[in-house]
Amino acid sequence: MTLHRLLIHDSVGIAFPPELLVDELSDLDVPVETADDDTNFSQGDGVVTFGPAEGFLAADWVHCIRAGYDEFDVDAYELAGTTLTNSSGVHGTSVGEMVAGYMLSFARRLHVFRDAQADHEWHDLPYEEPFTLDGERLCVVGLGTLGRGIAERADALGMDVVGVRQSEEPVPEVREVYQSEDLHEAIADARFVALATPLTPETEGLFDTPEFEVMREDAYLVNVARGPIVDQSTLVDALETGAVSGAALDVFEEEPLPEESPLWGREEVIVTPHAAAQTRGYHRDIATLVRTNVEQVRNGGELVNRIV
Ligand code: NDP
Ligand code: 7N6
Repeated sequence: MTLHRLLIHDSVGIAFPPELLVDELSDLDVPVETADDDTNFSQGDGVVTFGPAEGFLAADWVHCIRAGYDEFDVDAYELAGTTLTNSSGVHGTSVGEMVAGYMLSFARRLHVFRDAQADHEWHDLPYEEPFTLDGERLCVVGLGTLGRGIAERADALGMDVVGVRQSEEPVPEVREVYQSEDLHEAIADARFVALATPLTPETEGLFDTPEFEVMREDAYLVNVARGPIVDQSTLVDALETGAVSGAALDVFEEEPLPEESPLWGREEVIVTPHAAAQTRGYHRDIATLVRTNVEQVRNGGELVNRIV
């Protein structure tokens, strides 16, 4: 692969101001420029982008600033001979802290107090409502960057962490690793179930009626992965019938979450706007990945996080 210029597509503006990344990469030995959908992409181009756009297949290399690359037509990239890389590996701390926050909020009732504060209300909790995370079981489904970031923090809070993944490889903070086919056994006794898998044909609709039936009635679902991994209307039913107690959701079948969604109005649902990975250092993490891969191109080495 040859690299004549690096183009920062304006879609990265969804995550951070594009000029921050241009600045961060300004010392590279390749011109770094901004681009939009009207740019003529061609051989020798590397493109850094949030999502896919027409024309990218003419470039040599496309780097997605997200871990999830489910919006990209991977087969088309392979056919075109365009290298695709993603940004898995940088979200363990941000998303791990976010999930710790959701769980602490549910246990310590922070969301309830904050809601009451809006009404200047000194809110007394029923005695049986608050609990502590210490000793509670968390099942993390997906034990990659996100899953491990979540597991490490839950372990530090004294939780009993189990997990689910495709391989059998152990994770230090995870007491027991289950395989995908044993999902029900893994989630059955968990007070919290956190989803951290990519969206694939296997994970789409992974959480539907049977899973909510298996989960404890006092359990909370946390989804920081992708919306379609959970059948959202079934989740709403499960919340309404009390099959599960609550949910913290960063991702949805449709984003932004439509105003009429019943999820907005439920006390035991925390809605965050696909914000679990946000941090003001994000552009620097992406710059580090891009810089590594520019060096790999120069050295004729294998690109990191290569999808195709
Ligand atoms: P990784 O590739 O590091 O990890 C993915 C994990 O999912 C792996 O442990 C893998 O298992 C596991 N997995 C894959 N398929 C299955 C399955 N069918 N059943 C159980 N486990 C499975 O990805 P990341 O942790 O970096 O990111 C995961 C996803 O989270 C992304 O694809 C993205 O969609 C989403 N995401 C959301 C963010 C947000 O802002 N809310 C931020 C970042 C990511 P194994 O290792 O054994 O193969
Ligand atoms: C943007 C993160 C991902 O897949 O959905 C997230 O990485 C986006 C800050």
